[in-house]
Amino acid sequence: MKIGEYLIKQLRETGLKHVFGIQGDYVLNFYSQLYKSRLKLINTCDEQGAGFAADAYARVAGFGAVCVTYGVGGLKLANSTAQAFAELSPVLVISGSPGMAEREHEALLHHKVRSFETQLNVFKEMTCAQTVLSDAKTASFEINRVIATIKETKRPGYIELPRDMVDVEIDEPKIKVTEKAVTVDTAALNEALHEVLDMLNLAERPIVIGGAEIHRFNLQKIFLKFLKRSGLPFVTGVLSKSLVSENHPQYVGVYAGGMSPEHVRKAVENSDCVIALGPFVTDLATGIFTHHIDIKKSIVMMPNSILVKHHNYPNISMKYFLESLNKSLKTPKKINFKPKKYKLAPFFPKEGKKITVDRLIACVNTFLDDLTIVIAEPGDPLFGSLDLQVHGMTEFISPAYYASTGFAVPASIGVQFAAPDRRPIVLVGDGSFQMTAMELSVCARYGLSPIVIIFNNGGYGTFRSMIDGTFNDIQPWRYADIVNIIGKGEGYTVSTEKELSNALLSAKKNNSSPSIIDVRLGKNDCSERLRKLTDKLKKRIK
Ligand SMILES: Cc1ncc(C[n+]2csc(CCOP(=O)(O)OP(=O)(O)O)c2C)c(N)n1
Ligand SMILES: [Mg+2]
Repeated sequence: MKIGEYLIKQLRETGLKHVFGIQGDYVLNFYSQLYKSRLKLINTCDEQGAGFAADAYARVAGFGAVCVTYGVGGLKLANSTAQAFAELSPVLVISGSPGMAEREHEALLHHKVRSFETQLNVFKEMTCAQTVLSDAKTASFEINRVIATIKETKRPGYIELPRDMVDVEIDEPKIKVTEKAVTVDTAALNEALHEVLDMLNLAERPIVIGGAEIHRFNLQKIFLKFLKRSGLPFVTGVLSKSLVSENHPQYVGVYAGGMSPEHVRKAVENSDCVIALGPFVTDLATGIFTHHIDIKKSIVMMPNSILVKHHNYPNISMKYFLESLNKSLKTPKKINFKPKKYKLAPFFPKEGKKITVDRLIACVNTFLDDLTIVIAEPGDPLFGSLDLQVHGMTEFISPAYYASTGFAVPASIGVQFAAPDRRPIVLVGDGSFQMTAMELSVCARYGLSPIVIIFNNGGYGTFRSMIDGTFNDIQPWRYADIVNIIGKGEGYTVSTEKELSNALLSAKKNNSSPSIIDVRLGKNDCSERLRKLTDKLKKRIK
């Protein structure tokens, strides 16, 4: 088997069906192998778009891959790969590169930067494992090592394939990459379990925070069992919204520190036992660290350790601990503490009434169903929409920590390929949209049907209340006309509640091409939550 073919075989073993990217002469030969394989190649307009698509694909399907040419292509993936690293998204970056035989005397080959290792060195900073397949004897082992490390850590990995190695024949690896055996310190586990159960028994207002690591490490089923066994109310966080269905009877809302709805905030902060499972305690997710959780009243489970009050139990996996806890919890705890679920007010569009951010979110809420997946760009599309009630698991995706704008439109490509029966609802600011809008052309080409709702406030509204200037303005595009340029799709421009509601109804019927809804908002309109966040951020700037 050839090295390229072996790589494809191992990619298929992960369950992968699609690879995103743009070719170049350093990767063309491997592209022709990919083309002949059962993996489907999806060409995007720009490499960063392919990277974001692969990231979103991985968040839905569990593994993603992007394949590009050397330097000019690979380095454009730095931002999307950095995001995948920061937010635990298992994406494999495959880059073609100059052949080993061409590298003599540091030849000045096109796309080279400082040395042939420059790109590899860049990716060392943002991947969990890297390899250059320069040796036929180790190539198969190396491929397996990188893929296994991605699966274990849920961070991106990097494989560079020199173009003269693609067709080199190799054997299956003699040494298999073995999964790390789970060793459990039973005494420590039992001690931790006792401490947690004692705390739970004494608690009168216990609450669970379901964090993003539950999703990233595929623990949603175990988490659901824990909810059933314990009977405890739970919240999610900005990074873990839609961890499980928000129709779950024990669900309370999204906790985001000082940005939370008041009763959600009180449910968490007045609790006498907060059980936080895999939380990402980031600045944006906590309204700039405005969360108030007393460590003496908390249990924090990380992927590989448990913290009970001030006691740290290292080397106990969250999975193993939750499973053990589920076994110990025989009957749900009887508690009088039942915080109400936070619900958005119903939306009845008013004829002629100018649309606002809050009403836009309320309107979108009524359009969500079991088939929609919301992709929210950082800014009001994310913070304003935390109270949307999504129906199922993993139906709300956002780069809420690394917060790269330009993610949402290309992410919709990855989402719809990962889940072809689903409908991406893209919530995106006008400034962010302009960064990667051309990827809508990919949706048109492959018959994808995202509904793209543009929060058009005439520029970078997030910054206007911090420091304003013409640098926050952008060129006003006729967004609805983009469908004429890309050759497919439906475009709408709306200013009132009724127009928005009608546009959404109509867009929902179009399931073969993208729909763009340009929502004309006031220049300074924003949600209360974003206002609270920017007020806090402002203090850090000046
Ligand atoms: C790739 C990238 N560049 C720059 C930023 C900084 N940034 C954060 S919000 C923002 C403006 C986004 O504008 P828009 O999408 O219109 O949202 P609005 O602020 O108007 O709600 C920018 C440029 C970023 N987060 N990511
Ligand atoms: Mg804007």
